[in-house]
Amino acid sequence: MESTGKSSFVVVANRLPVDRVLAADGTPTWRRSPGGLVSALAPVMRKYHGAWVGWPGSSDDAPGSFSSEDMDLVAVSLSAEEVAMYYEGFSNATLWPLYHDVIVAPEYHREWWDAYRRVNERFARKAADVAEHDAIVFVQDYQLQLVPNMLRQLRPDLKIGFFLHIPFPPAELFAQLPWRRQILEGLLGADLIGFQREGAAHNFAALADRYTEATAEDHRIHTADGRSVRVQQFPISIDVAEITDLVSEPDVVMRTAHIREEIGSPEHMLLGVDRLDYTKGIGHRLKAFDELLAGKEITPDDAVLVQVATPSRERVEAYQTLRDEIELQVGRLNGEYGRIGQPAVHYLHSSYERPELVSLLRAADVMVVTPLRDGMNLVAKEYVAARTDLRGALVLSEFAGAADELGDGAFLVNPHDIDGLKRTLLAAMRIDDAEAEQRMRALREHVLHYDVTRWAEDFVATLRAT
Ligand code: GDG
Repeated sequence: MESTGKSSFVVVANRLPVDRVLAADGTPTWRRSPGGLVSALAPVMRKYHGAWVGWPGSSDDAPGSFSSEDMDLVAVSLSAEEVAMYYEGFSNATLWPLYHDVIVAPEYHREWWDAYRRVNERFARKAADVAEHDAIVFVQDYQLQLVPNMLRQLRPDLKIGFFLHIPFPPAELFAQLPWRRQILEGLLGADLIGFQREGAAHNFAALADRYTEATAEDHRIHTADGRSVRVQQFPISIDVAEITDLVSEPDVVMRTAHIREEIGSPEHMLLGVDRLDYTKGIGHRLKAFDELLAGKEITPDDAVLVQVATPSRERVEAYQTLRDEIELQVGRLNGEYGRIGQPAVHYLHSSYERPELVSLLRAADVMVVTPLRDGMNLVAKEYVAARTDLRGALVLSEFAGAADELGDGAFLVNPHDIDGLKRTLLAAMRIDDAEAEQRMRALREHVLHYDVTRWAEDFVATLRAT
């Protein structure tokens, strides 16, 4: 259905919340993509008949504007060159590593920056076109940090919110960015800027105070043009109901039991689920597991590690190097400790449907979440939501945003400390049922109490009140 209307609530994100799929007869159609953000915003979108501005993810045959489940989808098209420079380049090879503690070195290229600015301008113009007078516009994430101010110049009547899903780095790192002032000013176009953690909000306020004309005072920033911008922590969460429903599906229950059998019914199943990204600490996890086997603290009968590594950003060089390193590590480990039909690590470089993923979460005794830096980490919260049986243990890096909320019940760990990680993995494997239950209750109290719908409501209500 074509749509030409304007909306009083507009989401602006790099991607549209739909995937291109082929129907049975081979014609391409669009299906809503799974994901917490889409579910979280769905009620607000329905209530206001919202619009979502984003890139369809492929350059071919995306309609300019179409309707899907109570929202208008407004496509921003990108050329192949723009995808390479704005998305793979500036977003994922400059900003992503810079904002994640420079785990790999960020690359600074002026032509990437030019593309980033140009594409942000295009997103801002589209949003300006579809927003009603006085509408609320909610801009998402690091790919679009210039949009708030560009939009404000075009449409001063709008209420603009921005949420950063990844960490915001401290001055020592952010100061490297040749375009640091422009990025800070871009964000300051918003009325409300949300971060995952308090530390990120603090980093941003200090940097805005230092490198722009604005002055920061606690959680408020006063801009040179006399506006007041609120900066605040809004820890994102998950769609708890989605997981709870899947957990009780008969297929999932059956699949959970089969998974244990298929991996040889070990005493302990350890599980990692991550995009194959250098921020996720997959190599550190493998090293600790390897040393535990080498030191005979565990045997391949005791413990099996299942590692789902979802393909990600495969055209970016650092991700190709990472894949080679991880696969070398896995190969060595299995060569050393595996037997016919019984690898020590089940390494799965593919993406799974949600029911299979939830079956894995239910099958695992120890969920291993060891990022070196992570804005939040939803997998940790999904594991907790899936454990309606109050079993299982969560090993969680203190460098994930989730550690702020889940510190009570999880086994917190510094993934750089390999001996500490080994000790923690052993402790999590050896936990007795009573302690596991007590910890899981504490974890579930947080996750069930604050799900992604509340996150979205909180953000939008705070934005309205600014
Ligand atoms: C960014 C920030 C922040 C994974 N494999 C499959 C699959 N997944 C799903 C997980 C989870 C999501 O993808 C990944 O979310 P994370 O939070 O773990 O990590 P990022 O992708 O890096 O997300 C992060 C997040 O934004 C939200 O603000 O928490 O810090 O980096 O939901 O379950 N889903 C399916 N198949 C898979 O194979 N269907």
